[in-house]
Amino acid sequence: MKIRLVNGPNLALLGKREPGIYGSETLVDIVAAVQRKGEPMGVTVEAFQSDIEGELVHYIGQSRGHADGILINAGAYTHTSIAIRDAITASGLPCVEVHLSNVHARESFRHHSFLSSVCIGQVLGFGGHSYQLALEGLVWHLRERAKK
Ligand code: CA2
Repeated sequence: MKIRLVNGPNLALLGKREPGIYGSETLVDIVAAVQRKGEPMGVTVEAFQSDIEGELVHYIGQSRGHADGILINAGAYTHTSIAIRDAITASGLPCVEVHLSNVHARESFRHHSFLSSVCIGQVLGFGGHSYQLALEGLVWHLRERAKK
């Protein structure tokens, strides 16, 4: 099973700034932990990060045939990007939305996600561990779907 892990703008700064909100783990640490979790489950995790909306759209849009599912933390584009939403739909792949922070306990402009209604689920508020929980959920979904 192959999963694509997509991270959006500023997430490469994790662990380097604002540890009070986002924790001290770096994105490299988080990706490595997700890859380690995937190994015994027979899951390969390919990671991609970009600050550029069009690059994220392109990567997601050409995921069909290259992956079975997508994990995405689109960062601030979560709250603004119809283009990323459309790319998820176009991929035809099950997608889980991930956030480090509980966006609903933050500013009201973070409460709306353009992505959530085209995702199979959301995991948020558990710091870097959100990604591990999201991987579990996505793999569970793919295995259940394969039984049908
Ligand atoms: O909680 C999350 O995972 C977010 O997707 C993080 C985004 C934010 O805009 C979303 O509302 C919620 C911000 C990512 C920026 O990460 C930084 C890391 C270190 C220093 C500054 C920003």
